[in-house]
Amino acid sequence: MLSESEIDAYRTRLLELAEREDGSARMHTDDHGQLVRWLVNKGEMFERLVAHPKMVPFFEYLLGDDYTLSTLTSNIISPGAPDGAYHRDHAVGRMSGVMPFPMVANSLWLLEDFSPENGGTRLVPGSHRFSEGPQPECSSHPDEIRIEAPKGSVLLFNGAVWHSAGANRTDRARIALICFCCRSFLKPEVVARATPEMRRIFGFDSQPLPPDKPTKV
Ligand SMILES: O=C(O)CCC(=O)C(=O)O
Repeated sequence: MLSESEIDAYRTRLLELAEREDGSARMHTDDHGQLVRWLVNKGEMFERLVAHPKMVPFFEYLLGDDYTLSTLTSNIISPGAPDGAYHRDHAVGRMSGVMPFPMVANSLWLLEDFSPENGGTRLVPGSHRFSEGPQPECSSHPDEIRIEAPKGSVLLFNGAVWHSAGANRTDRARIALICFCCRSFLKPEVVARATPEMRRIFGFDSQPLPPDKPTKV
């Protein structure tokens, strides 16, 4: 999906954005993982991914043709990272029962060759049909697979599948762009009669907070 020059450009820009000398980086996985977020606000190169003509039909197939973007972010898995904790994505992760259709779908755009050694994503095939999500600290499963795929590929999956980044036992950071989308729940007639205030509340006008500022509680 991505050419060598696009991969280099994304990788360089993401590593620049990841620099946070003021300590405000969003770290995870024992401080060896870093999310770089709000990427649609960080250059047209990122905007281009959101409606990539080769990806849109797959998202439409999984989520319906009125699906919406949730986040465009990036996950950097540094050397020394352990296996991450298994999870399902967002709201789906906190629901029990088997969803009758995908509610959310995730796409990882590989900016490195993914391998079992460098933090390639792990998945438990068929786990979108499990009645429960993983326990919070669960980081292994007997049926797990570790993704092996060349850089430039896109890994697309139902967000209810148990997944997590793998351990990085190499000396180079493993980087992926993550375009995460959801099913829309608003009926067209509800959108059509919404007042400006309701449209704002529904999120049509929503603007993310500036980068890496704590969310107001
Ligand atoms: O970076 C990865 O390999 C996994 C990302 C992930 O777990 C997620 O986006 O929910």
